[in-house]
This record gives sequence, C-alpha cells and structure tokens, in this order.
Amino acid sequence: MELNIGQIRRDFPILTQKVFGKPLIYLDNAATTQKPLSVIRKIEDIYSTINANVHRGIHHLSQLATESHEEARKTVQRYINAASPGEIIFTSGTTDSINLVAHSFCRSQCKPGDEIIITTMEHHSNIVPWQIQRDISGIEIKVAPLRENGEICLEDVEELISSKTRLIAIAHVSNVLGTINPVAGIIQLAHDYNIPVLVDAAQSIQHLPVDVQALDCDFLAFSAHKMYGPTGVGVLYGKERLLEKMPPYRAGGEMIAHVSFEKTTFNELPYKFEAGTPDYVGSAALGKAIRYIENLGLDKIHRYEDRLLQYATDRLLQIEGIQIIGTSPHKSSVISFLVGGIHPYDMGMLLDQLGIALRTGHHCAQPLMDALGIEGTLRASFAFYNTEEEIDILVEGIGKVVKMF
Ligand code: 7TS
Repeated sequence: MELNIGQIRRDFPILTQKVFGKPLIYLDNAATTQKPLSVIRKIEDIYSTINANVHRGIHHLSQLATESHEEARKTVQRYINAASPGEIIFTSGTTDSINLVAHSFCRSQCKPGDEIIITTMEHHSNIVPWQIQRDISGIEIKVAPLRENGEICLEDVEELISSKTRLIAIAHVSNVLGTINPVAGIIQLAHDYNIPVLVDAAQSIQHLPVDVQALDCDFLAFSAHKMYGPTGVGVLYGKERLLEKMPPYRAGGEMIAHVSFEKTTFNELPYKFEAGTPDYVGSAALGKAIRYIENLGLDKIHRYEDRLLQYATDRLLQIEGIQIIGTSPHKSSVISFLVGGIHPYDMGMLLDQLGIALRTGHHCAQPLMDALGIEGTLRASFAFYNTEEEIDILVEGIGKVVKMF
C-alpha cells in the first residue's frame, strides 16, 4: 500500500486554508514543515494536563512531565538508532546543535592552526559557528569545492585532509541544491584518518532513513520543525566517548552535579549539555512527529517524494528559459531554479498572489550563491502532503508570470 495523500492532507489543518482567495500550495517545506493534528494536540494536551518543570519536583505532575520528556528522548534515540539515550541532547535546533559542537569541541580538542573541513554548499549555520571559533580558538577553515552538477566528491575532501584536520562538518542534503551528499563515504574516509564527522541532517532527517550507528557519524544535528514537529526544539546526537571529552557549552541549572562558589562539578550525559529548563513540551511534540513519520514509513515517504521530485523536474523543464540549479542524480525533493531574466523575488511575490508559497533568495547559503555566480534562486521544496496537481498549478503560475514580463 502506498501513501494515501488525501487522507494525510486531512491531518494537516493548515493545508485547507486559502491565501488571497486561492487554495494554499505550500512548497516551502525545506524552511519549515506543517504540523499534523497529533503534534498540535500533544502541545495542548501537555499544557492542559501534566505541565510542570522536569527533573526537579518530586510531585506528581513533575514526574509525569519528566517521564514524557525522557520518553521523547528514547523515541529520538530509536528513530536514529543511537546506542543510548545519553547520546541524545535536546537543543533549540540544528543551529544550536552545531554551535554546541563548534564551541565545545574546538575549545577542548583544537589548538591554533588546527583545521576544520566544511563544504561550499553549507548553510550559514554550518559556516559561521566555525568562523567564530576561528577567532576564538585560532582554527582554520577549509572548504571542499562544488562539482559542476552540485555535488561534493570524496577525492576533493580527501585532498583537503591534513595532519591538522580535527573535524569534518558537512550537510547530508543541501537546502538549496537538494544534493544528497555521500556522507557514508566521507565518514569512512575521515575515519581512515581518525577524524570525526559532524553531519548536518536538517534536510535529510525528514526524507531519508538516518541510522547513526550504520553511518558511524560522530555528531548529527537536526531540527524538529523541519520534520513535522514544533519550532524551538532540535537534537544533537554525539558519540558518548566524544561527548564525555567535551566541556559544557551553556551553563546554569540542570547541567550541574554540585555547585559551590569555589567549584562546580557537571552532570552526566546528556544533562551536562542541557542547561536550564528544557523544552519538555516541544520534545514530547517531536516524539509525536517522529511517530507520525514512522506510521507512514520513511521508505514510502521517500518513494513518493522522489516521484514528486521527478514529476516536478520534468514539468519545470518544459518551461522555456528555466534553469534548474543542482542537477545531481542523487537529490532530495528540493528544486532551485531561475526563469529567464526574471528576478526570483519578483517571481516569488507574484506566485504568492496565486496562493503558492515558495522560497526566494540566498537560502542562508551566500557562499554557495557566490560559487554559483548568482544572487539567489526560487526554491520549491516538497513534503509527502504535496501533490502532482499542486506542481501543475505551480508550473501554470510560472507560465502566467513569464507572460506578464
Ligand atoms: N542546516 C541546513 C542544511 C538547513 O537547511 C537549515 C535551515 C539549518 C541548518 C538551520 O536550521 P534551524 O532550524 O536551526 O534554523 N534551512 C532553512 C532553509 O532552507 N530555509 O529556511 C531555513
């Protein structure tokens, strides 16, 4: 049985909305996904029934809230097949997760002149934290180049590896090009040189199975809001033996074992990295989002989204003057494009009037835009609730805009 899209769409109340009198066609899923009722209701449910601060009270509600939060951690652990719940750190999102590693790893494992390798296609959140560490810790940043069709090649990464390389940090899937990077190969290669790898899974965790033990990645970062969960929550997975060696990133309550004015000792994993009250409502809602994905089945989701990607690519290529940016055969359901000389912003504004929500601009990947020699693109990114009919309306809409110019 394949996915029943009609039924799935009924789980997402926002999709029935009209925008400017037109049915909403939401194609900005790489920025954030919409939320199913089970996730929305979970948030309401917690605030209505068990709300209390976690890990602190012996009272009944606090116990229930703590159980719910820790249950969510186990759900995440199962979803990415981590070895233990202590390896799952709740953060506020991918950005926060990468900042945690940049700060804590560089502080404890890097000396001036040591090198971090990233790639040309990284989101700013996998560039700027390393630049800040360049200023603080004196590390150098090396950047793997982009091949013609928007791919990163193992040989190019290997060429950058030196005796000073301390970490490779790479996106699993590009939020602009849609390229699925050969992370398994890069991890194997890096491990041959004893170098750990951080995988930015912000754009893969909702589309592809990610098994951290099979991949053998050392760190993995992702956001709940891009996988049908709430905003404000994310995850950093880290191998226990690496996390054990890293100092806390933020300090405050929860992350301590004992505090005196003379000396403070830190809590065990994962709490060492979770200072302050965690988003225990968000974590439980993320747990629901994961269960929603699991109920549909990632294999079916992947098959369906791949079909949408092929359909949209074929239909878009029928438009005269269109240029698709990112043509790797290994792509997730993200399509960046430009049409003739029309500025992406103008096209995006006019499509919005037709109820079509696309992303325009540099997509927080300005160095990638520089490498491509463009200012920005239009981007359509698909989720399992999108349909071929919506793609037809998009293509029709682009046709209308082209005629206007
Ligand atoms: N890494 C990648 C590959 C991303 O696509 C994004 C967000 C992030 C990191 C940061 O995630 P956050 O949840 O911490 O903000 N990407 C996008 C996008 O493509 N459009 O809006 C946000």
